[in-house]
Amino acid sequence: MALDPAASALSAAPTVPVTHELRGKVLLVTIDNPPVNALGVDVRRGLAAAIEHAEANAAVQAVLIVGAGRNFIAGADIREFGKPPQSPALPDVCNRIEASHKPVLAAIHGAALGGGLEIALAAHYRLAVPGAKLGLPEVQLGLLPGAGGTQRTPRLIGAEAALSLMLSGKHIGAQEALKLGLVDRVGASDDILAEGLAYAQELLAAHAPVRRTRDAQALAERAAAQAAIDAARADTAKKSRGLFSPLKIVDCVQAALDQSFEEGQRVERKLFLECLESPQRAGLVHAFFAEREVQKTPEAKSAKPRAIETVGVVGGGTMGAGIAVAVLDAGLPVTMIERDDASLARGRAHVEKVYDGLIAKGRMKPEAKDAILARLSGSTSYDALASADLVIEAVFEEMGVKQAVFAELDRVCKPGAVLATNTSYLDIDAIAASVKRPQDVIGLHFFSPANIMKLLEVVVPSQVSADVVATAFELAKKLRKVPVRAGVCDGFIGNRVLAVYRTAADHMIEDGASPYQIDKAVRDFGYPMGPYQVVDLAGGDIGWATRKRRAATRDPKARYVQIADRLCERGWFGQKTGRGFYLYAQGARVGTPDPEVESIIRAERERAGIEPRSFSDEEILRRYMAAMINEGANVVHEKIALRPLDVDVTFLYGYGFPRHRGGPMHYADTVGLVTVLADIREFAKEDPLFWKPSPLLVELVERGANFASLNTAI
Ligand code: 3H9
Repeated sequence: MALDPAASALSAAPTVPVTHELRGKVLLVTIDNPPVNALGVDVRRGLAAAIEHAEANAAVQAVLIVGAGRNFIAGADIREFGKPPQSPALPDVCNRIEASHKPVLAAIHGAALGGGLEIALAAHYRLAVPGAKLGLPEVQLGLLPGAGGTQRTPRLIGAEAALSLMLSGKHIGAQEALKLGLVDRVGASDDILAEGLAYAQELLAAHAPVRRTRDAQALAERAAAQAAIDAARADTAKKSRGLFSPLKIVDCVQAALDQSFEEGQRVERKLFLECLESPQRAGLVHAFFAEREVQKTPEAKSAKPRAIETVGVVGGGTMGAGIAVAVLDAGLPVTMIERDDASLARGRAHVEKVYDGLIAKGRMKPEAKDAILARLSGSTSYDALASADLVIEAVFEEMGVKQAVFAELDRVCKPGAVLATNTSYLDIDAIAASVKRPQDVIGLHFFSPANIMKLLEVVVPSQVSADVVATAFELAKKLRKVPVRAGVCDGFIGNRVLAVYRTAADHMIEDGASPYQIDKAVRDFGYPMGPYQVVDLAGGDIGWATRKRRAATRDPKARYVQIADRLCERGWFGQKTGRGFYLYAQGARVGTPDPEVESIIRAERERAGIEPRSFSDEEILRRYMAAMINEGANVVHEKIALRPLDVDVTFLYGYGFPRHRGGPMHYADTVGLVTVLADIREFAKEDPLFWKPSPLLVELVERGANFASLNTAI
């Protein structure tokens, strides 16, 4: 039969993201814009048109807005930011909804976030079903609620609650939203259509009037509102550490208190556009997408993950116990293996300590701890791992020790079990080659404390099968970690790059900067801690052991700064020994500069024949970042990282890189690769061996391209 041309033309037509149909006297407006009903231009047009239709059609007596799929509306379409604006603008759409002469009801299921909640706030009545999540998370993207949210929310729920929502960006549930007055009703079931239509009928039956949020009176108690604003301003100034949008949010709420709705909206628009233009917004939006993009690997696309229902962890030290907690928290059973009963008891105690800490802080009930620990078993025999679907090894960082563990796993584990190593540096290809099933061996590099740190480097050795890689990504999802795919090399992505910028910092100390100045410059850039504070926290002995291991293979011509070794030789390993680069008074976690460390540094400069010079904070950062970016480029060039964004996510989630700067490679693009390369070439005049421009960086500069151009979909 010949194809009907009209039908084929229809099927080729783009889907309409907003539809409406009359249900009795209610115009049901459905937003269907997968994946999350973001408010792209077609949705905005569709919503405005639906309201016009309702106003013009006498048969319509009320409007019900719902979202199709899993969410109401996730917010403005973040992909439109930075592109030329297209009308209608979202604030105008919200105003149009609010101005409707017929009652508009928003029925919320799933996410009503950002602009999504602002649409609901512009409606006259709001219903949420029990699973709904409401919030104004714009601050996490460097923005403020820019579609009337800063004006309507405080008028509806008061300044204090509105500021708390907007400054934290947190999502709240339906019941909490009801308590705050953000919604009028919580439905009895999750059936959004039935609940929405029933409420709309009720409103009609009761002749419920149009009720505009702009006229709500929660700011009537002026003194209380002003006190809340003042408190939020003081707190934000203290905590927002250079972030741009939080104080602007406070300014908007002040405008809501002092000015008319229209004037307040003008203030909001102006400040929103300032935020939109800021590099912080670009950095935070980059981080948002990068975090989702890293999940998409060739293996995750091509292969189906293996089922993981039982997990073994070999080693009950700090790392092994942290991994066990992460797995237990994901609801899976864990079998821990240690060499003897005493070590096993210590491992179990490490695990218990984490939960006891939560109980002490009131964040867990003792019964919950008991229920979790019922899923933890232990053994001194590898045979207990016979039925495990996945085993993660976290024993001493030495090839011989690891290979002995893998020989045992090879002996006892069932066919198809995934055998993972948590090594931070060792050659996983060599570990895989030592067993009869290299296709099942993978690296799962957790960061300490493993139950808290979000990053999981999934290290992919050459012989591993694709479904094992896919399994690792699936596991990361269950553990609520952010996985980054890394190739095999010394240090993988993170520690390899870290070693280089730490070396650049060590060079600066020997040349005249102090570790305290470097730490401060790095903190001022936005890191929570400087590199020498991190050494003191992690324990100087760890890096010392690595340096000793590498000593034999180090290029004798490479500059080697011995200051850290001098500290370690004295047993100064940082916080745990009360002294490292800093001095720690009894039990203190914050150190103070140590004059003895400064004199050791002076002695080392003399020994090396170096005349110290001064460094500005700006030069410190230029060198620190250039070293990081250059090695990040090498890691991409050698295909250890799939794309620059994988390097960014590694540093955002594993090394405290300030999120609003987007990660080192995004930051490099904002500085300009020409500038970064010029810096490296300048520094290379003193030390050409250390400052070798990455071939990728050179190539990008020659082509006039940037790192972002390599962040293409996999
Ligand atoms: C705003 O509203 C400004 C206004 O105040 C003022 C304007 C004038 N846009 O996270 P998932 C994509 S600012 C475009 O994996 P989940 C996401 O990239 C906005 N795309 O799903 C992914 O794409 P892909 C304020 C978006 O179920 C896919 O959807 N709103 C948007 O784990 C699935 O996402 C927010 O900040 C968006 N707004 O979580 C909310 N949101 O498949 C941001 C998601 O190609 N979104 N995508 O990788 C979220 O928090 C979560 O996505 C959500 C779903 C909780 C909704």
